Amino acid sequence: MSEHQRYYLTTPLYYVNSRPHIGHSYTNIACDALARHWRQRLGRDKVFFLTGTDEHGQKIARAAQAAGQEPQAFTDAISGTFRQLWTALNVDYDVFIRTTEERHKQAVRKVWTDLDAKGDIYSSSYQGYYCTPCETFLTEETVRQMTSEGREVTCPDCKRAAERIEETNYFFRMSKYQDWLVRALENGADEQGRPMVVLPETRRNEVLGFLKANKLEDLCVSRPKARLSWGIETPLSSEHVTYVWFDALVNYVSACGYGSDPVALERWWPADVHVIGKDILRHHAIYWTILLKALGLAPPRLIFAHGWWVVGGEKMSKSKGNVVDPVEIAAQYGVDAYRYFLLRETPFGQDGVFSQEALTLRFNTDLANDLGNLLNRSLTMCEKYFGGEVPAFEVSAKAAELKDLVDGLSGRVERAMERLAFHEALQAIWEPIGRANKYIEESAPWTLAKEGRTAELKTVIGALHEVLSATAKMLYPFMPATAEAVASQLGIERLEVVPYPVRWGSFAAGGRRIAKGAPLFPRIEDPDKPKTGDKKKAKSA
Ligand code: ME8
Repeated sequence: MSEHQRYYLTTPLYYVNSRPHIGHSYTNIACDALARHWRQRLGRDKVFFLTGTDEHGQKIARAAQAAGQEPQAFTDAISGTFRQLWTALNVDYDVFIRTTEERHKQAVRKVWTDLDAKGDIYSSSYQGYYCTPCETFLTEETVRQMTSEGREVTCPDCKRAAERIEETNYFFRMSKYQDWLVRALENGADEQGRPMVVLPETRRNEVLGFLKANKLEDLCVSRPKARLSWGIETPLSSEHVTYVWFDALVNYVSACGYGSDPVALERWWPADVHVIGKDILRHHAIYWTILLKALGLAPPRLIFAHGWWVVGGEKMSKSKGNVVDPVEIAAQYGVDAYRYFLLRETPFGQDGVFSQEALTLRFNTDLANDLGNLLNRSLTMCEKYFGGEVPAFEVSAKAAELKDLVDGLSGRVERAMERLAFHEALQAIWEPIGRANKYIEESAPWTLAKEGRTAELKTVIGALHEVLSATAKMLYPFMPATAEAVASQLGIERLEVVPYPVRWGSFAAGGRRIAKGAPLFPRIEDPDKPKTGDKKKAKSA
């Protein structure tokens, strides 16, 4: 449990040069589950979930030009597709920030003047190589190595050809903070003992390894307007705009009051977690932490870099034609099955392989067989034996095992979510589901009915109802619509009436009338062809 009683989480701000794909949806679905989980624990007003779009820079300017549009109109349209996607995937963020918003620009200008006043900014002329797709300068060392080997100078990250440029720019004295950063990363806290953790551990070691092997160069934080005008003009020179990363990272504080609302900033900063993909680890663990240090702001408590989804053994890219559209997948399998798959299939932090076969398998096993059947069988028996009214009951020795699982469930999920171990949280939720399915077999309610053992029969039906209502509550952050559909079939009008943390018997089930509906996850028989007729049902689940 966090001692500070509020939770601020962020996603990266996505570039608006092309439409969102499953990679973007992964980060936001994970953050949505995290935000909903913390809202259950702390209340809605104690959680701040920030997402948005990164709209400046060369890459966007070129994409707008290629589309024959003005950058602002172009970014308005693509930023809109991100918002629509979040609505479609049930991603319930608190604030959507765009780096073209005035309050953000104002915050960026404040960063410039504050750093300048501190003497952490200087101007100098620069010659070197630049990678436009990554919006990054190559280090002198990289260029030296490539030229000495007689190779073409290419970006070490994306491997595309880098452009040679020569210009006067402004630089941020990043190098002066290198030793501070190494110590803070090693200690997992800054010199004031404020936490600053990078997870997974392998990623932290990667950053530390980089910092120990390389001397940090100062960061070039401006671009001459002559080359690029689509950016935030610097307060130091009307001839320059801000480097896109130096602009975008600031969103994490501009969205919570930096430069505009000190009370809000005090309330929310530092962030509890920046969730990012491993591709932008260095920008966050190095540039951003150092920038905060220079500004006199606390470091983020946690930076979590998740893994990469690969498709057909390769990184998704337009040129390879293997980009997976989350809207299509969600339409085929249902939003919640898609959310479930992303969070259950691969431990957060590791790379995952996306395939429809794997998704179908999860759908049929975990959702149709385990959860779907449990609900269906439990409700059918409740109708058959008790006319659809959940009986009051006594806990038997066998049911006590289920009771223990339910009572321990919120704690187990909380511990997993504190480590962003979504797959473990879901495994924990599936444990009582699996146990309850076995419990039906072991207690054979059909025999109890035949033999007139009504008290025992009441226990079975009542216990199943307890497990299912606890499951619905705990599943809500991951599969909100499914959780509500389960609750509604159980006869629970709103999930909020089930108290959190879940406890066996903590809300009176006895006497509740169930409302059995259609199966939530009808099996997909042919993995290549999800049942189109069931699309709507699965989608609304
Ligand atoms: O980097 N697998 O934006 P971006 C998993 N604007 N996650 C993936 C992924 C994949 N195959 N592809 C993308 C930027 N992502 C900057 C960020 S932050 C101030 C500025 C996700 O549009 C993952 O979260 O390239 C990754 O870090 C992010 O999209 C990159 O999005």
